[in-house]
Amino acid sequence: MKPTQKYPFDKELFKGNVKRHLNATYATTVEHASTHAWYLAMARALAELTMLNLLETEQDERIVKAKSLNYLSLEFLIGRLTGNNLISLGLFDSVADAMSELGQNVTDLLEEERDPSLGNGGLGRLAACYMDSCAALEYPTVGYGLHYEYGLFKQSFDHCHQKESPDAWQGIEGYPWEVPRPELKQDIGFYGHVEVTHVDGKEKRHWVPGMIVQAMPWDLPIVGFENDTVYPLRLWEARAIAPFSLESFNNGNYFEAQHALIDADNITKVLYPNDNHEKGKTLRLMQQYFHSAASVRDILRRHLNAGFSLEELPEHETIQLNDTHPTIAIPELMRIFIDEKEMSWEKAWGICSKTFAYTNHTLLPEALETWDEGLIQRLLPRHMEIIYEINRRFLLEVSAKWPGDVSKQQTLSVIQEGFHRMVRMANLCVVGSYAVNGVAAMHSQLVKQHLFPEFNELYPGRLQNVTNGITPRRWLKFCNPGLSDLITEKIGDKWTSHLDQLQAIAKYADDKTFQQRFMAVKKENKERLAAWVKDHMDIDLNTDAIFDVQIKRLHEYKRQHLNMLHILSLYHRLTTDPDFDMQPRVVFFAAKAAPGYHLAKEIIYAINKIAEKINADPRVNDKLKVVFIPDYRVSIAEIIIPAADVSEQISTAGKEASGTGNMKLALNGALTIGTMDGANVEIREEVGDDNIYIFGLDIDGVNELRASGYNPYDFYQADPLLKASLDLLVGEEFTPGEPGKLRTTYDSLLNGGDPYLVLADFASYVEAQTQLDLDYGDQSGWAKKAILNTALMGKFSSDRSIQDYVKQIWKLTPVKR
Ligand code: 26W
Repeated sequence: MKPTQKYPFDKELFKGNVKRHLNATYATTVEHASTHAWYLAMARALAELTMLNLLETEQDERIVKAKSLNYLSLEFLIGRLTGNNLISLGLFDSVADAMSELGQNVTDLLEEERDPSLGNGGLGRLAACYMDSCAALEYPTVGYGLHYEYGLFKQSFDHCHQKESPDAWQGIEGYPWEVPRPELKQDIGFYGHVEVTHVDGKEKRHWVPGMIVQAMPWDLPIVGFENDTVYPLRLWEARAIAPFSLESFNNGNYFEAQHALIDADNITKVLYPNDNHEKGKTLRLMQQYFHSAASVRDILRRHLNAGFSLEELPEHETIQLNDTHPTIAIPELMRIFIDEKEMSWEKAWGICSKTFAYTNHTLLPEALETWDEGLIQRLLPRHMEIIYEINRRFLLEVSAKWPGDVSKQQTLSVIQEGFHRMVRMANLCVVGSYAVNGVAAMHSQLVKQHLFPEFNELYPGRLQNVTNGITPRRWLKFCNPGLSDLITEKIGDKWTSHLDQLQAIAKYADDKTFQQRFMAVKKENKERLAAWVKDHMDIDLNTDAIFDVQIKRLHEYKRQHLNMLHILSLYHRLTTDPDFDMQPRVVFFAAKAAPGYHLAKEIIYAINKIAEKINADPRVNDKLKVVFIPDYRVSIAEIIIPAADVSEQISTAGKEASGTGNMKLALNGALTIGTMDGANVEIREEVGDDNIYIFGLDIDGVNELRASGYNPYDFYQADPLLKASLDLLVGEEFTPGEPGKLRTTYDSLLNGGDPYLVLADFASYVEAQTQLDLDYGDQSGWAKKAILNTALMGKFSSDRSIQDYVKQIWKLTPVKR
């Protein structure tokens, strides 16, 4: 590994720094320090090293002058930083050595770090992988997010029910990897009114906010892999401004009635735990504006400080909107240009619409954000005026393209008419962006054909595809050292930055010795996971069993309940059919349900109850176990993924935009059982039909079944195995003495119309599982498939995704340091 050149590692100096932090920062001594204090002191000492690089990068004249990416996201699910940064810095072994001289084991210390839980799932984790790749490839980047006090809730199980508790991720001592940047703070307004004045016969409009909140940035270092580049992830924290300064700042307006109940520092108190479901809460809109306004101002500050003019903004800055959550940045930039910089509308729009690009991550109608016009009007009165004007001008374009076509105007309008008029954030994004992308080939196709077909006609070329990716540093090199070392031994270590090179291990797929070594690594990883499960859940597992894994948010469209029905079918057959045999199998789940999503929580309850019974049932015990790992998070994913044999990617076709867990699991040698959905389609293209288990209706099949009138009872009545499996839910098999306690899921499938076609895909799913079970019996054949999965995942490196964004959309040039 190449040591960092700018700051060569000096072991004695480092040890001194650790001890200094132990004393001065954490008020303890070498003699008395806890493992946790040692971890904090080590992380602080490392953070210090990277901060110097961060400042140097920030001040590097070539970077100041270069075009940079500004990645705006309400979520960054970064995972623990210490271990990953040690690898990027090339310091893992040196620091392990230094710490061992201090009597500390670095692996134990790394376990002390909490997960910064600043995201819900896919979208937030993608943002983190993209930051990693931008730093690795040295495309100048700033990530802008929010510094939530409480991240995603912690999940525990109370009598099998999900229980949520707050996650104060920073701990009482504070998170060692962040530094405040008070010199970069901003004041952000809310509420108030618009003042109209006339200067030289021209009308001027000006927003007078009724409430001011301070945005304080915290920087986290994103360390480039084996280079000297460190980019900031800048997270804004809301703080109330001291009353005296506010009074002088904004005399008289503070006590306007609308915001009497909102405390400024509540704005970044907590991450909203909804995934793919929007609720329209005022505080959420405040978060969005707070984030957008602080970030846009910081971008303009950097741009102007570099000596550039506002007209040059699109040549020097591009702003990527991670879903519609930061959309309000578009009218905010317009407001600054027009009201504060006194630009004409045409000129302002010309700059603005060349600066923003938007990524769509979901087609689910309930996830597409719309905001009540009245709410925006009250909270951001000037922005609402600007949105109207954007829309008025846009509708002129629409009627020029389709003269007299009112229905086109209605579908495309940024404002949705109705009893409550709503602002459609996705439409505003498409109108205000120079590029819009979906996140996998199939998803982008659906965006063009179903979500925005008219936009695609109106703005040819604007709608694009960039298939998601994952960082191979965290998701192979760091989390799976056994497999990494084996690969490196065979093909060298360049694959960590050029994942395509993994295909060079394909030639060993038939090599019996390599197969055995590959499977030995898998076995070690399974033992590590089994030990974790024994430790934390007191369940004994057979590591020769198939480790079958479904890890993702709990959602009906992801169909954890289809997996559950398969388990019920195995249980039914094992207990009723003496001729039935199967490979031993452990089915793992890990998933959080949004606290307000009742059915999702009932599915968790049902799986937990089923697990409880099955795991204690001597009739099936050698064959089947079910483990629902609580509190799914990045650090537990790092243990589960390397241990998986089977990856469950079983969403209803057309519903999963991409998926990224599918990529992580396949990269670590798990075989996918999945539908033709999201990036599964592209994974299949890469690995070939022999190395993946595709089942179920494809999107055409889904559409045809729906068009012909889907009735789940038809499937229930026609398939005895399905009927037997489902019927297990209505008795007291899993809830002795309390029959019917698992009815909710049963009812949603049979009487609720089965909106995600679980019953329609059941037979095909069971068939694919049966084939998979047979194939696992041939260990050499299985090893070959697993090796080929690892070998053929090169496409799914987030480095490739970032290169695609750079070429198609951002047009950046790397600045090597
Ligand atoms: C406003 C409520 C809300 C919150 C989060 C709506 C939508 C979201 C996210 C966009 C949901 C999400 O994380 N989508 C996932 O994004 C991943 C990264 O692109 C994809 O791989 C997943 O398929 C997609 O579900």
